[in-house]
Amino acid sequence: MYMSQEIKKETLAEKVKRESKALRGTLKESLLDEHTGSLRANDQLLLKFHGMYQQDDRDRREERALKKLDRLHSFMIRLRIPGGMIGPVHWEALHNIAGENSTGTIKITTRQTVQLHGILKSQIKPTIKAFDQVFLDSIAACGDVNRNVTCTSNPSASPLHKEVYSYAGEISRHLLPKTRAYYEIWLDEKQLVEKEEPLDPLYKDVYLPRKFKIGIAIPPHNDVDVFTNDIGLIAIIEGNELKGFNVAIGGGLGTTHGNAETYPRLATVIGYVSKKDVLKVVYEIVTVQRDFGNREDRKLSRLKYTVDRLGVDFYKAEVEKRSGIQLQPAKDFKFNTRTDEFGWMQDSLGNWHYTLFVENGRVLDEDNYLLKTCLLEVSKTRRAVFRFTCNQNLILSDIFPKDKALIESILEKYGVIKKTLEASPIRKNSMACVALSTCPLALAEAQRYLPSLIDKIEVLLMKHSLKNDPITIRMTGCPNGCARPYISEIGLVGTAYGKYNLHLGADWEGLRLNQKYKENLNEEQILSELDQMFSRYSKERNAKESFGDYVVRAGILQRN
Ligand code: SRM
Ligand code: SF4
Repeated sequence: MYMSQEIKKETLAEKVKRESKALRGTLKESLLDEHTGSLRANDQLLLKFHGMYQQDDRDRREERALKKLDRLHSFMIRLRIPGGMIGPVHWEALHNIAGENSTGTIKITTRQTVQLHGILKSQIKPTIKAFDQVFLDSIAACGDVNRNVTCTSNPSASPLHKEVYSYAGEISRHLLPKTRAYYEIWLDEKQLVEKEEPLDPLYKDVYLPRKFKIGIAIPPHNDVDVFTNDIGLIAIIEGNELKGFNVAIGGGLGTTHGNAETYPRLATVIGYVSKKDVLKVVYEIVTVQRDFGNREDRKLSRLKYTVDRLGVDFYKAEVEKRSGIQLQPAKDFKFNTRTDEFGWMQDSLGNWHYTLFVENGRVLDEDNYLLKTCLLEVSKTRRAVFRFTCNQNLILSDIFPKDKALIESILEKYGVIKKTLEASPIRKNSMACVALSTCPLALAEAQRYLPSLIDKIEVLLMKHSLKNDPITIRMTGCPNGCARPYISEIGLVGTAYGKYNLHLGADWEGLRLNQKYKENLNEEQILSELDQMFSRYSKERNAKESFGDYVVRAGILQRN
């Protein structure tokens, strides 16, 4: 067994990883058991490393318990799409797989990929095989490994977007676990004899202490919320050439209500590295976390806690020692936006990109809005690629000038352009996590509730002549922070059914966390607080002052 530190008490998660035979466990056997729709407990933990979660329909728990029935188990799959781009063929396949094997809804996540929910145990293998047919996989989309690498999604952000974006794929591939387990279990590849498979050079047999996330931003766009990642890379472009990246470490947002040792943290910039050395440096940041991260308490095992425990200087020195690369002083950079630029944009090559608003990332057909059908039709033209944004929206991208009218006519036919144009700025700047009914950790609603709360907030904004203000609002069903509410001007964090903590005061660029303002508010209380706040903001703000900045300047947070 690989041992880099003394562990006094091994947690179940650590034991399962170590004994997993390179992430195989007894997943094959669990899958064959037809008596239950669930997997064996240990295999449920391993399943995450293969990009899936076992869940159950929480809306139906009570009814099934009354009938003495087991929970209604199903599975969520999350694809690994570094940089968030897929082709039209992939989208068509995704559409079909979603319809055949899951609830049908395609959920664009806050990390630029997609999830399908409600997949029955017997459908897992067919689902993965169908994705494999179009070269999509879910390897390491979850679990204690490096996950989907995000990158500024807007190709017109810079003429060098393509080059920067390629690093998302390269880093993702470089940090993939080397085991063939995924191919054997889900795709029926012939099983390797144990001794044929060498120990994973990066993950060994212990993997990482916890999940690990990397994001790449191209200034001035911080749509990826780069400082919320374990490693944030900020592209440095000089004289029309990508030179390298500023490196930031130790971002992360998850907290636990009532556990004062947990906290959200923005990553600290530790220096600059040239593009030829970036992979090496990233790799060693991961190995330091592998060797020094807390393996006894999963609540305190993210990189942010390792950085704070060891100190930034020690961490940096250890990375430099291991990589043999001296980080240079960080270069200047400036962010001025995190939001998506909706509508048509043209890039430096003359190609077109249309960013459409997808409320909370949910692509589905509803009574009078057939978004899913529309996107299928777009994919069938083969004239646009699909880029997911970290704000849960979608860019129909890389459209040649000659094809723009065709794509536009499809978007118009289904009312997508109207929907995008007419959504209010606050709605377009909103995000909500999945929460109920599938997330086992949800304490309150999020994506099913935020749209109706925004209806009411829009009335308040209208009342105070603020309806055109692009205030950011994000809601999560628990303190884990999946929609990054702690870096939003208004953050609502679920505490119990119908109750939320209200956080205020983050900035516009993603450089400042907000603070908890009031706890356990119900809808009436949230609206009353915002009503008072908007009233003051509209009267007292300075020119061009954002809501988050105003709240801080006015001293509203300190008084509570
Ligand atoms: Fe998350 C756990 C959904 C982005 C922090 N997250 C979960 C699980 C898997 C619940 C679970 O462990 O069983 C949720 C599945 C719900 C469902 O039914 O689908 C879940 N997280 C999501 C997604 C789908 C939210 C969304 O609506 O888009 C996002 C998927 C991203 C992806 O494609 O990989 C998602 N999660 C995030 C983010 C935002 C980000 O990374 O930019 C965060 C905060 C940043 C961070 O990691 O610190 C985040 N999720 C967590 C945590 C808290 C981790 C921590 O350090 O404490 C958990 C719970 C855990 O890991 O124990 C969690
Ligand atoms: Fe679930 Fe909480 Fe993440 Fe929302 S924030 S998806 S409720 S874990």
